[in-house]
Amino acid sequence: MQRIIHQNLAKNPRDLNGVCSPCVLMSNFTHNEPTATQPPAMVSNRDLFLREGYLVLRGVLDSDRDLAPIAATYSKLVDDLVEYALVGEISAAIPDYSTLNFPERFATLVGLTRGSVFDHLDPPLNVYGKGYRRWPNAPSAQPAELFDLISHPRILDAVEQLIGPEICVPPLQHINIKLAASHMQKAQRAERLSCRPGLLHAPGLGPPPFIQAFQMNRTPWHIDEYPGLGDESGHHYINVWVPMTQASPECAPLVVLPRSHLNGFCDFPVERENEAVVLDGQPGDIVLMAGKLFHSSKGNRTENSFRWAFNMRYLPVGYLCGRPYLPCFVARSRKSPEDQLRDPKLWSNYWDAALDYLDRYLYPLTHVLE
Ligand SMILES: O=C(O)CCC(=O)C(=O)O
Ligand SMILES: [Fe+2]
Repeated sequence: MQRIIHQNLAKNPRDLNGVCSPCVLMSNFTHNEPTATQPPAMVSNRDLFLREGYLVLRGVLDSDRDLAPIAATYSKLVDDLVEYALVGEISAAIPDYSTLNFPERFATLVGLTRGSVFDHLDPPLNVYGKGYRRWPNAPSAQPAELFDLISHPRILDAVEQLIGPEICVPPLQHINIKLAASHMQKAQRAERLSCRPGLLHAPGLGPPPFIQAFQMNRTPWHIDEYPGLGDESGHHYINVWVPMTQASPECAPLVVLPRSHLNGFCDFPVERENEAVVLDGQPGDIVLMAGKLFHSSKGNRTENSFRWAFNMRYLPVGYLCGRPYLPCFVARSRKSPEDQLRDPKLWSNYWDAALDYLDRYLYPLTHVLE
């Protein structure tokens, strides 16, 4: 039986030593007795979510089993993209490359490509930018492991508690890697290299994508239910934020404004900023947010730690997401299980085909944002 421990709903959510409210310790969805001294509250996850606009679930995923494969895939992807960008051997251009750790290699990739690697890594966001360019034939940034994370049964269980068992995944997954100043030095070094004639194939070089700071630095207040074509049914978006590394108060924590989802589309209520709640996050935890919840993230103030998170969106099946030109799929359906997409390779191929098509023909909504 599922056991859920509700942390005290403290008057001041920050009373809880950095553990926010509403915070649900869900060390396992299917087992584990409550370990906290507080009695389980009588309010359901769904009620809590509807009221506050967010929910923190602890220990939903297993770092080794669920997160390590995707971390390994992205580590290789970064190397492959550096290789893709460079005309010659990596070691000739960047002799110490093999000694760099993941955030330094990632910073090198960002610097070499002057940020435009985000066009490739995160097309759902950057496809809107004026400077967006498709990276032709580059190693896929929609790998099978990302599909596995998006359709992870435990994440879907959590989403199901909120929107029911007919769940579709709109094409809105994002990657955010928040680097420390020391990593950015590697990015600057690589950016200087990128000016050397003949060093790069320059697959996507151009002005940095408009959203680069959003993905690498502090993220300003925003909501995720951003309109697409305007045909969305809306109002039921769930964003699931998945930290791959620790997000501590110093290391780019997510910050939410509780209950701000209740106000519909509106400007950020500056006068309520002091009610913001800083969320810590460990690998394995997930944070669910309502589409209209205002959230942001603080910058990375550490010496050399980095914070990496994915976030993805979920909608009840049948709701429009305003982005018919990118692949949407049914992740869970109790009514029609045969509709579920189960093949990660097919998902990757859908993305390749959609992005190639857009590149060749049109960008229905792009080039509208600076
Ligand atoms: O990971 C973060 O800092 C937040 C990112 C975010 O809010 C988004 O991608 O919509
Ligand atoms: Fe967001």
